[in-house]
Amino acid sequence: MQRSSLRRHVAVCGIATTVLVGLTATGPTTPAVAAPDVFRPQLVTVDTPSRADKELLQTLGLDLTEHAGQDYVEVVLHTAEDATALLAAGLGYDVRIPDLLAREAENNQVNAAYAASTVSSPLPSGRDTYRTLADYDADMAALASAHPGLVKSFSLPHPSLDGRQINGVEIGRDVTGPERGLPVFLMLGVHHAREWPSGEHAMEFAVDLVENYGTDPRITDLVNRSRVVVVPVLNVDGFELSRTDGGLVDLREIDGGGTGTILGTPGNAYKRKNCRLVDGQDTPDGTCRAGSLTSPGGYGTGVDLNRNYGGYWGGPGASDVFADPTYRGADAFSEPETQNIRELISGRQVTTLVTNHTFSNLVLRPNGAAPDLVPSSEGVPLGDPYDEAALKALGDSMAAQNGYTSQHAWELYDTTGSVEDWSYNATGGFGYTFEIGPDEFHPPFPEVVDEYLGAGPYAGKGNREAFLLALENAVNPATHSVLTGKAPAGSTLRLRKTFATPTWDGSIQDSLDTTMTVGRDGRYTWHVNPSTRPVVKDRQVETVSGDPVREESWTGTTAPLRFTDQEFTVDRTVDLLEIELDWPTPDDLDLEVYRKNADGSLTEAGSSGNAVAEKERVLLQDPAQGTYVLRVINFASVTPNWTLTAALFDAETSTVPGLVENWTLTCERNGQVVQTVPVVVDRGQQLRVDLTACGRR
Ligand code: 0X9
Ligand code: ZN
Repeated sequence: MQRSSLRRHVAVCGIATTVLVGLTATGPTTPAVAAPDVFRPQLVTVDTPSRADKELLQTLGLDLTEHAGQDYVEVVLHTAEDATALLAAGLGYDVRIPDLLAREAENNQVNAAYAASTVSSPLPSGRDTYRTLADYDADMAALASAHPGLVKSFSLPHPSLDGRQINGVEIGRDVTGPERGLPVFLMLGVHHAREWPSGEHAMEFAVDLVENYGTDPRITDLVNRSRVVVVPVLNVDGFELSRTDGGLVDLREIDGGGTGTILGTPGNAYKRKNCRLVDGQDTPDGTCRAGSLTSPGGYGTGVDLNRNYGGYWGGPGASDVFADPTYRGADAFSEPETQNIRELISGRQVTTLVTNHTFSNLVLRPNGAAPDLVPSSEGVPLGDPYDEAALKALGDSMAAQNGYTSQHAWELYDTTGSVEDWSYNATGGFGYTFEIGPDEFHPPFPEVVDEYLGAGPYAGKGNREAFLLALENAVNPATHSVLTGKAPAGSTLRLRKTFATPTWDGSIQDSLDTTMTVGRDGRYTWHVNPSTRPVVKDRQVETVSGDPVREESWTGTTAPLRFTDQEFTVDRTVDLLEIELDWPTPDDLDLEVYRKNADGSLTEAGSSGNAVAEKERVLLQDPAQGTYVLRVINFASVTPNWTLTAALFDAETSTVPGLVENWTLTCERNGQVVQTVPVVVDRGQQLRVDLTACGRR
């Protein structure tokens, strides 16, 4: 991974939040292995007081959740080896759920009791248990047949690896009629197999819109002004295994009572990835269950679908190791599931999308990777997205409905290849990840009800209201672009664009191709995404150029398992303090930086604990004036000579100039292109393009 080198350019925006406190290497507070013979999957809280710890944790190939804070990340341990890997890395942890299967069994009992005592839940569908994959398909088919003209069901073009159809519904007035240029709102669920509430939320929102259409004026208006596309379960194969196995876990078996029907192994209840069983190879249909038994919980096999999209594919926060939980796939869009979503988004004008996950009560917006990272395909830091202010405003207002935290997706750890990073970069449509629920992948079902409808201070709001705000954004012309004009009645209008989307190291070819049909009045209004992609717009990067304002260097030696402190004073207002530690031999030195308080005590301000032989660097944005203690720690068995440098810099904001791109608008009659016009249109702009030549013979 390349970060921007300070002396050339550093995107400073957001760095303050990535410089976290502390680096500790403590042992576990609970024994790593709970059961004497079978290791049951556990949920543990790993201590990661610094970003360096998080980066170290990300190298271990463990199953990280998005449930993380300044000083911890929750991780699923699937095997005793997973626990050993944490210990070997010197990362301490607490066990939060010591036996996820026992928890699963408890949840199943709660769910059974809830269903038994409930005739109809307050959810739009009235459901009181988690759907199975068959339930989703049946519910979507029933919704469409009960509401012809308002709902249509569809199957995406590529079946899953195990041979299943991936289904969705589209909702809109006269939905079976021709497309009339309305903006599309897309909602996705279950990229990750075990995240069952993510599908429930998507499906309930679809039912909600349909059931309230014609009676609730706000919903009626929103549905009239949009097309809503819902794909509640994308990872159909993984979900089928997780839902089936999870639903089977029974306390009697966990307790050793046994009923003969119940799981003998942990099963796939906590599977994350898809059903790719052998890297880069196709799987005979129907073999996923058998194939997944080669790893605990089907865990080692598969591609992480939310690392397989093209946007900065292959970059940080995604693994190139097949067995890893965040395996990115053999190539960008190598998986049929992600190809489906790519084609869906490329063929429609999706102005806003929400992709649901569990858990952590978060509303995340692009980018997935930190702004100071430099994709080698671009050579400049990522910076913040061009539309950061608008993305943040909507994220914040949605989070105000459900009490979640609204933040950049990268703030807890980097990811590349996620769906909204690709779609935002390629189309400009806004995209958000919802991490639903406080603390479990598939909690007791009543929690799904509360998260959807809102509870406590959020009663009557919840994700339902947040989703409605997202849909309002999708139809709001101020946040996308609108083309209007005259064109022959019945003609087909087409907008096309072909371009290279940057991956981390190179690029992929993307083609957007969307159509609408002009109505009988010979006029059209087409809600579209801006013609220029955000990823090629002007990019603001804060750069540090030239020499430091002040610099100080020290050399020294430190005995094994000892540390040496140096003091450095920040005596003026500056933009950056950079501390670098270098040494000639391939040994392991770490660097910690502390603020010295008035009473002489130390508060950690940053740390760097790279792998053996990598040099250390700590960067503090807008450092407060005062004394800093720079601590060189020797973890190695020899006594290397080191050089420590502290330097103060002033930064300048500079702009990487952007490009202007156009859509190619064509007007077609009887399958013949009659008129072609390049169209440049910005976000928030309405542009009139009369296609009168298209009417001439
Ligand atoms: O890692 C993920 O794919 C998501 N978290 S989860 O625990 N549900 O697996 C978070 C993705 C958010 N990041 C980006 N969208 N970049
Ligand atoms: Zn997820």
